[in-house]
Formats: sequence, structure tokens, C-alpha cells
Amino acid sequence: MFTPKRIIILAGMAALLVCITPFVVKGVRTDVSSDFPVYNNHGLPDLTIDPKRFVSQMEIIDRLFDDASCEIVEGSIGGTGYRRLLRFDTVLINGGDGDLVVGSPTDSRNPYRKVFVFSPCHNHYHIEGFSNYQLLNLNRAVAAQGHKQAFCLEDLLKYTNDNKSSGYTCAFQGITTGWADWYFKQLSGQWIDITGVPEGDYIVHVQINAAGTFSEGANKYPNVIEATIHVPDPRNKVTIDNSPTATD
Ligand SMILES: [Ca+2]
Ligand SMILES: [Zn+2]
Repeated sequence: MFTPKRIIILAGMAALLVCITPFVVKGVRTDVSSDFPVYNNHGLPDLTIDPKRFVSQMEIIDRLFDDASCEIVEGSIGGTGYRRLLRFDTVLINGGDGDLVVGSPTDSRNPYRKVFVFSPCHNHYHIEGFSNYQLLNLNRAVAAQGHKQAFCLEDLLKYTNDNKSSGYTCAFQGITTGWADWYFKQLSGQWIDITGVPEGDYIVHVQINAAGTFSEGANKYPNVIEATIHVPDPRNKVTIDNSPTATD
């Protein structure tokens, strides 16, 4: 019921209520719900990213990785030692009028079973190639290759007030219509490794359902989100975050 991811989110929400700092997002979880109302998509899901949280949580930090880091295995960092990471929240909203149903990673009858891959960093099954994270120059050339971030899709936030969750978790994955999953920036891989990227202005580019695994019907809500960001000189100090990895 309460997975580590949920507990961290609940703790985070509690912290938001009592602690006002310049870094706290002013928004609440329903901020963008009116921008992405559930519509008649003939029973199909339509996934999109919460654009406000994507921008408001974006930050650049340094983090230390050793030879045993699961991130090396997963390919979310380009090497060991201190890496400079541009990280952000990805909240996946389902604005279609049908659930996204992915099912159990371990059920041999599941038609999606081939898209599941076990994540050593998260210790559960992810959907391979679900999203693509890249840093682009303003002329849209790739400045930092980033990686394909895999996901376990589950219901974590309600985006409308009238739908009950169908109860999707990492063990039986999906997102209910009107609900959202939340990959927050402290999770392993919720970043682009920008180590050595020169100072300048760049575009953070994220695409979801990148491999086209799931049908989204009319697909009215965008699967690509972009934001511009200024990357400081690599010699400049930024915040170091060596706190234990969130692994859900
Ligand atoms: Ca979409
Ligand atoms: Zn995961």
C-alpha cells in the first residue's frame, strides 16, 4: 500500500505545509488539472506531463557515483566520480477517458511483458524506453545525450475530483483516467548528466511514450515538453547532493 515512493511523497507534502522556503513550489497538485480535463478519447488514455512542476522543480546539482553504482548499469550517468546533474520532476497525467493498463511485469500472458525490464536502481520492473531525456542547444543540436528513462507506472495523484483510482502499482502497472504518476527529482535517473557541458542557454527536452508503446487515441495532450535553462560554468560550484538514493 505505502511503497517507499508514496511515503517520501507524503512526507514531502507534509513538509510543504509547514516549511516555506524560496524553493518551495507555490503550486498544489491540482494546479494544472483545468488545463488537462479528461475528455472523450473513446476509452483510451492520453498521457502528458505537468508543465508547471517540470519547470518549478528543475535544478542543477553535483552527485558522487562510485564503480558499484547501479546508475552505471542503467546508463543514466556517463561515468563515475562527481557528475553534474540537471534534474526535474516528471508528473505523468492521464487526461484521456480510459485507464492506461499495462499490467503485471511477471505475468507471462501480459501482452506488454516484453517491454518490462528490471531496474537495479529502483528494484522493480520498469517499462523500457518509456521516456527520453535530452539537453539540446538553442539550434536543437544535442548538447548532452541524456538517456531513455524507464518507468514503473502507478496512480499517485488525483487530477480530477470525480474518478476513483483503479489501484495501479508497480506490481500491476497503469494510470487511471484523471490520475497521475509522479517521478520526482530525487529518484535515480530523474536527470540528464550534463557533466562538462559549457556555460550557456539550453533546451531541456523530455518525450514520454517515446517508443509509441501505448495507444493514445486522439492524443490531444502533448507527449513532448521543453524548457529553457541556463547552465553555469562547469567550474562554478553548485549544491552537492549525496543523500541516499530514492529507489522507488
Ligand atoms: Ca499525449
Ligand atoms: Zn522505478
